[in-house]
Amino acid sequence: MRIVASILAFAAATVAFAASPASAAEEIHWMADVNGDGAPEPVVLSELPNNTQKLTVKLGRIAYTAAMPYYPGPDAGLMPPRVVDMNDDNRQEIMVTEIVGAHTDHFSLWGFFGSTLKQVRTADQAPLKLYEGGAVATIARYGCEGTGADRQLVSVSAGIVDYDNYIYEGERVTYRVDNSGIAHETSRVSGTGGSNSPLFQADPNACK
Ligand SMILES: [Ca+2]
Ligand SMILES: [Ca+2]
Repeated sequence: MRIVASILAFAAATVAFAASPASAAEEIHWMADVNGDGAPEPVVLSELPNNTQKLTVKLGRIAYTAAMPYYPGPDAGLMPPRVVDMNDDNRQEIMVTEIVGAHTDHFSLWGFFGSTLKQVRTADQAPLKLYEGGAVATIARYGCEGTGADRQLVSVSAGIVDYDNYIYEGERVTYRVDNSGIAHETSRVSGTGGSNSPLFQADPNACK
């Protein structure tokens, strides 16, 4: 009886899967040249249970994987990765969305450093987090400036301090990402200004 029950359960599961393939765990397939040889490698983001997702990068015959949190928005599945080059060495990094917030999305940054897939961390070994979004009350931006060895990763965060005049107070931090995956802080400037103040600007398109 037990065997029959198992077979029936298996058959039911198979039918359910065939009838609704959309209910299978979501995957997003992408490409990024993680080793800088000019040819892109396959990149896959897979949904896992319990607010987790998995990043897989296939380099040659080896699949490198890393798991990270994922908290989607109310109607969002996985978010496509963003392919960037934060240190402009032609080895592309992968930005993964970890939180889709009401106003601000949170990202972690991954790449091939020392021949393996690693998360970019700050000098104190904390995972580097990047933010994008904001609303009337906040500004959250990331971007890049400079090229080659001068490439800097920029992170801007600010909060409103004057609702009558839309004046924000915050800071602009720049980092240089080295070839071991450490983001070294190179400047930190605080100040106040409007949302279009130069202090609060960062260009994500310059990270390519
Ligand atoms: Ca490649
Ligand atoms: Ca790079």
